[in-house]
Amino acid sequence: MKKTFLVMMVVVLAASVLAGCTKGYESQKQVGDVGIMLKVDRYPLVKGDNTLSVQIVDQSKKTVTDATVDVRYYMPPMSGMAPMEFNTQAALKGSGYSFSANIPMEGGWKVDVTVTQPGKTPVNATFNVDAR
Ligand SMILES: [Cu+2]
Repeated sequence: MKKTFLVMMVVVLAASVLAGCTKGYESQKQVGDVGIMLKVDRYPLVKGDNTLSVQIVDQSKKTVTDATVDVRYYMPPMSGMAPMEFNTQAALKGSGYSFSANIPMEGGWKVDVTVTQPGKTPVNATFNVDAR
């Protein structure tokens, strides 16, 4: 009885360690003076709701929190599939901008992030993500 419990504990521990090691998604793109990072804790994305965040830094690596962050996520055209494209705005949450993406189909998606800072020309970066 005690041995069974121990074995179970080891299995549970190993499973949680493995789950904890599952690396999220993190990708940074430099667009002129602006660094745009897309982060997802739970990756690959799932069919359904996903929470993603965008972190922005200026040329001196200082976090930017006064920007408007528009997001367009879409699946590139596929045969036999109606175009899928969604627009949302990421909301400032702490030092980053967070948004939720409801993904209706598994496969490769593109996340297009447009950052507009007051008095500056908008900058844009596209990230490739997977949904499973
Ligand atoms: Cu598709």
